[in-house]
Amino acid sequence: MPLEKIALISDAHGNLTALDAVLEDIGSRGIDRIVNLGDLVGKGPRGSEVVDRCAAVCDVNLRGNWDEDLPAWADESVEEMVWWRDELRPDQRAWLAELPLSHDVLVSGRRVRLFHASAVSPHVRVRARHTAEEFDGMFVNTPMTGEGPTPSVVGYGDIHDVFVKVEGGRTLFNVGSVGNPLDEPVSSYVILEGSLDDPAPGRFGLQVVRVPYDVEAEIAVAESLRMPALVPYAVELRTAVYRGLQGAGRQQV
Ligand SMILES: [Mn+2]
Repeated sequence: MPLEKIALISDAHGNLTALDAVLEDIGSRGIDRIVNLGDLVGKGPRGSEVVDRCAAVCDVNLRGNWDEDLPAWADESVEEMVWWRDELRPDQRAWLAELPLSHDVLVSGRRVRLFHASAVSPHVRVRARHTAEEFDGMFVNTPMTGEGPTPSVVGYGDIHDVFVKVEGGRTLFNVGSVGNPLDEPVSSYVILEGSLDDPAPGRFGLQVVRVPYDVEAEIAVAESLRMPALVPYAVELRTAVYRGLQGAGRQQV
């Protein structure tokens, strides 16, 4: 019997060109269950369209740090934040602010927990090079995750870097970023394979997928819409070098 599949995407960041390429790839594999780990908006020019697309196609959308910060942004002096905020409709800002923070799914008997950045908050970052304490902290219950059985597999986004680490019977992985990858300039997402919603132990798969998309077309859209912070965006998309390392950036991932 073929195993069932679930696609995990994250950090689309207003890059509709990349999101559509990834969704096409997911669809071509016959996968219709998608969980989005957050950061739909900010950095890229089409947050509003990305929100509508994700609301339509994803079974679950989780809240990232940008989804929390942007709808509530109040400092009118930061031109690009105001631009990204105002590009969203009021109903979209309200929708983003109310997204859940954590989601569990059973795959072949493994409890898989998904959130944006950490079990503490979408604002607390755990990097690919992390401490043993940070690793342990990803698997515990917190006020954000709620009570119940703890997971043996945890997947997250936020850092825009793909990795998979298995240690002491626990698996921690990062799905990377659809719209703003910072490990290589190619979109990434993860496919989990197994028997979905099944408490019985069984075969389990975790696959990292990379999907090229038309980077120059995306930059052209940002330019045509006169998006602020175009240069650091273009450099990130072309080179995967974070804007804070390009010389003059100030925005968070
Ligand atoms: Mn992000």
